[in-house]
Amino acid sequence: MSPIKNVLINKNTKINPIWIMRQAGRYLPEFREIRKENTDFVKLCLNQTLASIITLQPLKRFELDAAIIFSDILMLPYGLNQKVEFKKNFGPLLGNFNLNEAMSLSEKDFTTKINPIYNAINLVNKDPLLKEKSTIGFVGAPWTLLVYMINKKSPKLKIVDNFFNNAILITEILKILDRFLKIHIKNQIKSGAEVIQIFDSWAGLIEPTHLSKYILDPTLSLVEYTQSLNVPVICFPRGIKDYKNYCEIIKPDAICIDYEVDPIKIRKEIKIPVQGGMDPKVLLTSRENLKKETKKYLDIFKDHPYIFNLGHGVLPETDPKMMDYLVKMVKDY
Ligand code: 1CP
Repeated sequence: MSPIKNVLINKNTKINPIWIMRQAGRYLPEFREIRKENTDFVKLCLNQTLASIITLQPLKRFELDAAIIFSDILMLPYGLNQKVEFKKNFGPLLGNFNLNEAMSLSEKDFTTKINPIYNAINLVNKDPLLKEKSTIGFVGAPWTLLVYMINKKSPKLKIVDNFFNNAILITEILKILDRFLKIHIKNQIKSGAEVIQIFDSWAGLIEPTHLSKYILDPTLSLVEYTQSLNVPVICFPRGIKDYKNYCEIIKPDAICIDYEVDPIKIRKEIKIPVQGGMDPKVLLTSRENLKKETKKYLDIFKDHPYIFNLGHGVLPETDPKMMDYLVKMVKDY
């Protein structure tokens, strides 16, 4: 069994597998090389050959325990026929969501539209580099996707004033997301994904009174579905205030923590396997500091099932040498 599944399923505390969010990305010169010639990011995600090459790039350099498929959470609204583009120095820019069109969309048409993603998973999974390692598939959580679909750009720029005004539209989009996220999860598993991570990057924007409706209920539905297919799920509700309550209700196979939470409190309160936590900015400092912080997380979770990762994606300005140092340190711990 791969080390990551060994932690997720057997709750092994003796090993510390490692993978890194955004491990395939802009901090790698070989990624920037491909990206330079492929200015259309959506097209790049739909190029199965290049997507599989990019996915494997970090595994060629570092002794990571998993490949996370090179794609994007916004490929789901794209599959629902919402226009999605990634603008340089701006981020994602979406078109209007056509509810009627999405309501009548068939599983077959959706799957066909984003089929290269599944082919890329298949290619990655067959690669000898993946021996004894896990292929991780992923989706955006319904709430985070809803944010992008209605806001049509990153909420870090601005969230539209009347976001919650159209209650009927929101309810319908959540229903559509539940249906197609399950299809997307199933398709990824069929193509070889052995673990699914659910990214709720904007979970921190929700007030506690709205938590059940927008985060807990819709996420639970996806987690139960994935577990019914015998595939472990890792949830990353970034910025959420009460991780303990979240875990008790959702019961994922592991919880990925962000860098603002206190790892000691998490270890005391949470019984399930934990992933991540360290601030990605630590990789921009010195080796001594990186060593100190990495050791801190490994020490805290020494007797707890733990997958090493960061508390958010690796930053584009990271020196690959620091990544190398980090991976080696975790392996030698
Ligand atoms: O070259 C570039 O400019 C592209 C940068 C980039 C990359 C490398 C984007 C645009 N997406 C990705 C790949 C990606 N996105 C992966 C690949 C696998 C890996 O981790 O190596 C994954 C898992 C994602 C998931 C994703 N996309 C999330 C959830 C995780 C997170 O970072 O919080 C989110 C919020 C997105 C939206 C998105 N896609 C890209 C950007 C710049 C953003 C964020 C925009 C924003 O700040 O709102």
